[in-house]
Amino acid sequence: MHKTIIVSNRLPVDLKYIDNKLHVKSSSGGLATGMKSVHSEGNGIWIGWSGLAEDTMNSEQKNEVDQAIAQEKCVQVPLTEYDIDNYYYGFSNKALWPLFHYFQAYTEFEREHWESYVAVNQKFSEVILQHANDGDTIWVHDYQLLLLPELLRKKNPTLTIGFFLHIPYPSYELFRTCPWRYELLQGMLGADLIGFHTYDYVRHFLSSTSRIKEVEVNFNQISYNNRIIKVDSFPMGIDYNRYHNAALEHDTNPEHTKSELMKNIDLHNQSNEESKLILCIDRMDYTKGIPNRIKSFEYFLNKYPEFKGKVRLVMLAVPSRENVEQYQLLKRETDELVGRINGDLSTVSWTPVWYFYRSLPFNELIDLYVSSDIAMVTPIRDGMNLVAKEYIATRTKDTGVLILSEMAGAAKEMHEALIVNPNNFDQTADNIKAALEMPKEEQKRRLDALQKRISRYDVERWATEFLKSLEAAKNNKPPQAAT
Ligand code: GDG
Repeated sequence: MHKTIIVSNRLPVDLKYIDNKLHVKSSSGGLATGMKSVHSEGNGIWIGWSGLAEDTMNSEQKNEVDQAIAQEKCVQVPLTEYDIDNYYYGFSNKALWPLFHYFQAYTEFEREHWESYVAVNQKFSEVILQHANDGDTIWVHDYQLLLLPELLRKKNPTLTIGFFLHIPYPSYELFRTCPWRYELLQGMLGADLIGFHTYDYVRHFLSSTSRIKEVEVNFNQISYNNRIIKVDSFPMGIDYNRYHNAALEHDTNPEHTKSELMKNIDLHNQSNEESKLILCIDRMDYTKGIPNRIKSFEYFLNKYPEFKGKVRLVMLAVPSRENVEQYQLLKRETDELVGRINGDLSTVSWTPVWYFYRSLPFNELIDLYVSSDIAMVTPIRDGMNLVAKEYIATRTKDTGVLILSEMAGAAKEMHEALIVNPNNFDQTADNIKAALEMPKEEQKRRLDALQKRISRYDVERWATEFLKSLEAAKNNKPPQAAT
């Protein structure tokens, strides 16, 4: 019986030594959240990095980590501090991440980072090949592992290899600026199926491939090296029932089981009955449009001063990549903006922006989702954005409005949201007003359509469709010449 191996940079568990004791926690990233249900139900394994540097642990700790990981049906690829600095923070997050999100000015193309990226992709392939049998299916995830499909195929052509990119694929004009563009494409073309969130990313990828490499592109198929590679869009969904049921349970929570955060929100709502909450949840990342969002909220309050004192922006920003300079600058900019706006506009009974720079446990995340009248998901550029879908899943009372950036992959599916250009403060301010004043019937009509779609195309369906399409792609033979 062939098995499926999921491969991603990070395993779906966070491991930490605190006072010499190992703590194991599920991670909160989009991929981990999305794939969890697929991994726990399947008969396969998940291969990736544990989050701990191999050269900072003694042999006893290494054993302990191995065991903790094996219990989660996972296998680790050991990475050193050097790997993490150069492959992860270096090439992945200082070159590929900004490049693929159109932040060209932030890209750093360093040879040392690139060489480490090649070496770590090689390390991944060695661990995978130790665990894969002939005919197994390998599903590789994301931009840290673009070279992996080809490395695996070269060693074992019997494998069925799928690749899915969770971030946008940029236009050819951007991609061509990368000095190792040829090698990156060559790596991806080792797969039988290459998946993206949207059709636009598919188009950009096909266009880059046909301009940079000697390939033949036919609709969404690439003929290369006597193989056919299928390229398609698979918009990722969420574990809809998990969010929906958690929201339903929240409503039945007795007072004593409520989180501190929830008690505070309740308290505030009781003393400000008319007051509305606008929620934003993101990793602290420059692609997520956090400063723009704060500025557009300020612009809104100045354009429509009648809402001062009646609406609050609740911002949960989860710390991310804190040792990359651009992220430190973003944190400083955000702190200063929130400080300035709250300093300028607060009254004794009203603080316009509530800002949490931390990660919250799942039940408190649900508290935030459930208590919000509006969600504002306005990234500058985002592969998909699962927060937009999670907010919709937690609407159990037919109320709530989603304001969504047209730059998020999610906008391609969620037409009933209020769609905005996050750089257009006027338009965003008008849409905040429209959301605050939207009649209940209209909220329900929009939510009904969104919930129907998001619950049907959930994460399991996404994974099943990708794997089904991968199976079909593997059996694809090059077209025969007409006789
Ligand atoms: C990448 C792409 C694409 C956030 N804060 C907490 C928390 N979260 C969870 C959310 C959501 C996830 O993290 C974030 O997912 P996103 O999709 O918004 O963003 P990325 O991490 O950037 O993910 C993105 C995704 O991959 C999937 O393909 O959509 O475009 O950039 O699930 O709920 N969870 C908990 N506490 C928090 O404080 N428990």
